[in-house]
Amino acid sequence: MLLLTALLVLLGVYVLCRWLVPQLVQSNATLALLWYDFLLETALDFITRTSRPQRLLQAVCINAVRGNPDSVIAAIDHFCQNQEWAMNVGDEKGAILDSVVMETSPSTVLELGTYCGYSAVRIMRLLPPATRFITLEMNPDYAAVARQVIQHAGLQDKVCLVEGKSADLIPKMADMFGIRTFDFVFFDHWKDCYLPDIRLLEDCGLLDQGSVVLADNVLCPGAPEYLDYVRSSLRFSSRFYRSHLEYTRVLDGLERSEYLGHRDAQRDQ
Ligand code: 72W
Ligand code: MG
Repeated sequence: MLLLTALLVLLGVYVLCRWLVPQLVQSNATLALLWYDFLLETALDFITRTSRPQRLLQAVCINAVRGNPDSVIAAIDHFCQNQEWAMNVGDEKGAILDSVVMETSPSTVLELGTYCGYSAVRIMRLLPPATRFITLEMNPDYAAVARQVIQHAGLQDKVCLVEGKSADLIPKMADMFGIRTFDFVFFDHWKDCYLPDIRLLEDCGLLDQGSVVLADNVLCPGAPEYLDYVRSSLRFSSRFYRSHLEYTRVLDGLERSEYLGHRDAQRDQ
C-alpha cells in the first residue's frame, strides 16, 4: 500500500514536471524563467551532479554526426524542446540569424556570449573557411563545453573562442587578432552589457560603414536601453525581427542595426 502510494506520488510529480508545468509556463516569461532557469536547473544539477551545458553536450555526443554542423544544431534543438530548455538562440530566431548572416556575407565576425556554441556553429556553417570568427565567453566551464560542441561539428579550425569578459577583450581585438573592423557582430551575452558594449565597439573603431550588429532577446529578457540607443542614434539604421523566445511561444525578437559610419554633425549623439 505504502509502495503504491509512493509510486503514484512519483508518477504525479513526473507528469507535473514533464508535461503540465511546461505547458503552463509556455506563454509566460516570468514563470518560464522561474521554472526553467531556477527550479528545474537547480534540481537537475543537484541530482545528476552535472551542469546543463554538460547535459546538452552529452546529447550532442550521442545524437549528432561528427563533422556535421546541421546534425549538431538539430541535436541541441531536440534536447531543448524535449529534455531541458536552454538559452540558445534556438531554431526559430536561428532561421532569422541565418538569413541576416547570409545577406551580410561577412569576412569578420564577432560573437559576444558563446554559451554552449550553438550560434557559433549556426553562423560558421554558413560561411567560407577564410572567414575570421571570434567568440567571447567569460565562463570557463561553458567555454570548455562550447569547444567540444564546435569540435563535434568539425568547425574547430574556423572558430576562435576567447575566454574573458567582453569589456576587457573588445579593446584588445586589434592587437590580438589584427582585426580592423567586424562586418557582423552577434550580441547574446548579459543583456545589461549590450549598451556599454556597442558603445565600446564604436569607440574602439571596430564598426565600419555597413557593419551589422544583431542582438538577441531585445524583448525577452529585454534590453530596453540598448533598443532606445540604436533606434534613436543617427549612426545606426535599425529594424526589429519579431519572433519568439527559443523553444517557447513567448514573444521575443532580434534587432538588426546597421552602422552608417561616423558623421561630424553627429559627434555628440
Ligand atoms: C555567459 C538569456 C555573459 C553565458 C552567456 C536568452 C563574456 C531567458 C541570457 C538569453 C556569457 C559573457 C550569457 C560578458 N561572456 N557572458 C558576458 N556576459 O554569455 C536569457 C534568456 C534567453 N563577456 O540571459 O557566461 N543570456 C548569456 C532565460 C529568457 O555563457 O540569451 O536567449 C527566461 C529565461 C527567458 F525565462 C545571457 C560580459 C560581462
Ligand atoms: Mg539569447
